[in-house]
Amino acid sequence: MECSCSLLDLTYCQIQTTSDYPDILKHENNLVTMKERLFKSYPDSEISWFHYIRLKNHQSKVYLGNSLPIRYWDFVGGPSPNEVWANRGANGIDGQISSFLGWVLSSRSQIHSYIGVFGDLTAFYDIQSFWIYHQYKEKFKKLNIQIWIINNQGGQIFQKLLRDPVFLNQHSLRFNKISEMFDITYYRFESPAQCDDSVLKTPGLKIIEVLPNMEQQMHFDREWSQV
Ligand SMILES: Cc1ncc(C[n+]2csc(CCOP(=O)(O)OP(=O)(O)O)c2C)c(N)n1
Repeated sequence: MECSCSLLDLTYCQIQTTSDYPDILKHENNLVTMKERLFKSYPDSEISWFHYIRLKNHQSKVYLGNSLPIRYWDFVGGPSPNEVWANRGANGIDGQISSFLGWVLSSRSQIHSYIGVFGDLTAFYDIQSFWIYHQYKEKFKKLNIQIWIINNQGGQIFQKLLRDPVFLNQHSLRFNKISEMFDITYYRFESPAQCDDSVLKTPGLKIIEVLPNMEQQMHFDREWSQV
């Protein structure tokens, strides 16, 4: 059996004989146990936020913006939501919130809960997309729409891929004024423990800005890389 796994890759297993199955299952179980332990040890890390968001929203329709959100959503696993969408056409970080809001507005499904998860740079690229809220306020009010912005203060995918801070575009900006401008309900949390269930159940469009603990994320990554 050949098996490799890292934060950014899907687990890859090449099965040679059926006698490998018990080993593979044992290995997979160990990984799941390890992940659960790390979620508990580092509850405010970026990846633990995804664990939390995924657990809380298994009955929603989900849209994932670039770039770590797609990878982390995949990594954490857990109950499958009704549908997961993305707009990976040209792999751009532009137009992601527009795509999400357009998708919500055009949906004829019986499901009334939609979540979109975006990186901070991705969100900055598409700030003007919120103008549409005013055009369709009444429709948006009838739905439960959560726009999660994972503000890890830059394009952290490049920290993982290239390890050169120049690609990060690091910043210390926050999204509260944007919600003020567009008159959209806004929350900001530093830990899932601060996020009350009532926030997630409130109808209407909400921006939920998350400030993950990057030191915890570093510890999470370090321990996971030793598996
Ligand atoms: C229009 C466009 N410009 C630049 C890029 C290159 N790019 C890919 S990912 C990324 C950073 C994304 O940062 P963020 O949205 O904060 O997500 P994170 O990496 O932190 O998850 C950039 C600039 C792109 N894909 N599309």
